[in-house]
Amino acid sequence: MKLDDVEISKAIIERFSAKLLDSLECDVAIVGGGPAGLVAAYNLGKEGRKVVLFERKLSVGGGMWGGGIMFNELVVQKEGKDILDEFGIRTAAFKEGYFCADSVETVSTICSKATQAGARIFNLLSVEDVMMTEERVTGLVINWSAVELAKLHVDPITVRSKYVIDATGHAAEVAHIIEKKSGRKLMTPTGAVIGEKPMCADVAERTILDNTREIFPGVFAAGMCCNAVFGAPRMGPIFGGMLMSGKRAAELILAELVGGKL
Ligand code: 48F
Repeated sequence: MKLDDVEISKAIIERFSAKLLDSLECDVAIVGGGPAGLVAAYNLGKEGRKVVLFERKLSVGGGMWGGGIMFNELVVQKEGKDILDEFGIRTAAFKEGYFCADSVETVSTICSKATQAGARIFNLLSVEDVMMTEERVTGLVINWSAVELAKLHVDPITVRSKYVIDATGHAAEVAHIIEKKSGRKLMTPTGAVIGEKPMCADVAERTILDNTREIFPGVFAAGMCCNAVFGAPRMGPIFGGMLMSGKRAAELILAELVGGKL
């Protein structure tokens, strides 16, 4: 068969447009494709929920690819290892309570399992705003990252979702947008983003699950974003808390969806 260059272009445009159109209304919209966002996407997708994840960069994986200082090896504790086991990712015991995994195997496997579970991942799309009513956040406002980078004056489009997960890492971008633009209070002790504290892996990894919760009606925090929002320490290159937090965020939302809260 002789290949036609324009048919290739038509295939891409038609298939991508169908995917995007079908994603404009979903159960859960996730902002950020780091470990927390990807694990949340996997757990929601495998329960049959319509889940869409938006990642600003060309590649998903967030801070996982580089391990620590670009040494591409990850450390997890026992609970983190249990999640890697679920994904079939190989781990090696370093010392009692410390397990290691190859970061490339980890990112690629979690990403593959999340998409195969039905989660739809869009890279190169940035979330620049939220949609909200008096009661709650009702979706996201998205634009091409290239538009954002080039500072072009191009209007965005919108995605309606029952729930949003802020999995934007240290930046806690969705939480900051809500705080700044709505002037309303977040569900934190101060009503605002408190800001992350200096590194302490032990405290950070112990508090992250408590901090994985609803931060504004319709919005849950997952991953490093939780500790940034609630004023807990950063944890550096240990990733168990990120994986557990993504899973917990999915569980909390699933409980609400099953309970028919909306
Ligand atoms: O930073 P990131 O990996 O967040 P995480 O899942 O994991 C944190 C760890 O990597 C590490 C750590 C723990 O050891 O502290 O830093 O909490 O992934 C966040 C992703 O969100 C994307 C960003 O490009 C990154 O890949 N992101 C951030 N803001 C936006 C966004 C946005 N507004 N729109 C789309 N994507």
